[in-house]
Amino acid sequence: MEAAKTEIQVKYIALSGGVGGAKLALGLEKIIQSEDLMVIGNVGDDFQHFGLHISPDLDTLLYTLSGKSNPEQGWGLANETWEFMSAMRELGGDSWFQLGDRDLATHVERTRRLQIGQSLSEITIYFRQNFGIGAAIVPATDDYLRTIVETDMGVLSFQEYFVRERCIPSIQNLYFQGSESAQITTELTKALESKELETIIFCPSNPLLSIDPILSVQGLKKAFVDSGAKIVAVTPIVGGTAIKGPAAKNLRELGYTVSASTVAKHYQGLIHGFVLDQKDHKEAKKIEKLGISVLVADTIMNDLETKVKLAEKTLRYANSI
Ligand code: FO1
Repeated sequence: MEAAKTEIQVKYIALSGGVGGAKLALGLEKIIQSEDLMVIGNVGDDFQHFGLHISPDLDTLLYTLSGKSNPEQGWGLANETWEFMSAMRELGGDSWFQLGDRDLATHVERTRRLQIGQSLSEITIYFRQNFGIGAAIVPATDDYLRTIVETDMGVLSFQEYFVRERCIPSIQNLYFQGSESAQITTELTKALESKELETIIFCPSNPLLSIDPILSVQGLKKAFVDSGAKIVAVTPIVGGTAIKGPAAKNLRELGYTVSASTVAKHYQGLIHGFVLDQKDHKEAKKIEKLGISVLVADTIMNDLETKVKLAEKTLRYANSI
């Protein structure tokens, strides 16, 4: 609705999955003027549960950027109560996916709005305004797109793999159901056409499970290249292991070497620059040989100060390439 009325003139687009990526998105949000930043959320993790449409990565971004998120978990809301889950357990219902009482309101309201014909983008724009977030948060697509994981325990939807099975099954193959017809959201298309657009940042999210589903949207990679923006990825792998989540395990199972340079190679042809952690400085030459420029920095974000610092360094670096 907002996008249809106004021109979008963002300078920076950030791609993010859930908890890990949202840390850098928060750092960026602190230093970039609201109207200049658009954060694109992964919807491959979305699913239907108890008849509700759950968008975990969009919600992690909404809660993180509004300062409402649970600081220990990274997902869900702070000061949450769990009466709904406890009643569900007593009823013998499904209890593997934790929905807090206040978080539940987000899913009920999103589902109601979808049912009266609003798009996921429109709903996300409404939520972020309601939560007092200045920057735009936009799903990569409004169309059906789901990450499907083929494992040694059978074919699983993303949340079955990630939460119910705690990432234990070994991944044999991954695909993004619906990607062959999923279209880029209007807001993102307009942002990519913006004359102001300078930089696209891939946050340190899982390349296979969080960034790839975004990139699988029809025409998105080409639109990124055509935009003429500088594209920079921040490593999610430090010292041969994932900063957060199962990225290292996923890479290994799918036959990749677990290293920052593997991630850089994965994005080869798309990114101009790569932010490598100082622990992995020896990999810089290998990445540069791929035709990708490298910034060596401290990429670990433990608090707001380190999130802001990494955001500043990343933007300054992208500007210098
Ligand atoms: N992650 C978990 O590990 N366990 C949960 O029970 C869980 C519930 C949940 C509810 C709402 C929400 O927005 C996120 C939730 N997450 C949970 C996080 C989520 O499954 C993952 O972090 C992402 O999908 C991966 O980015």
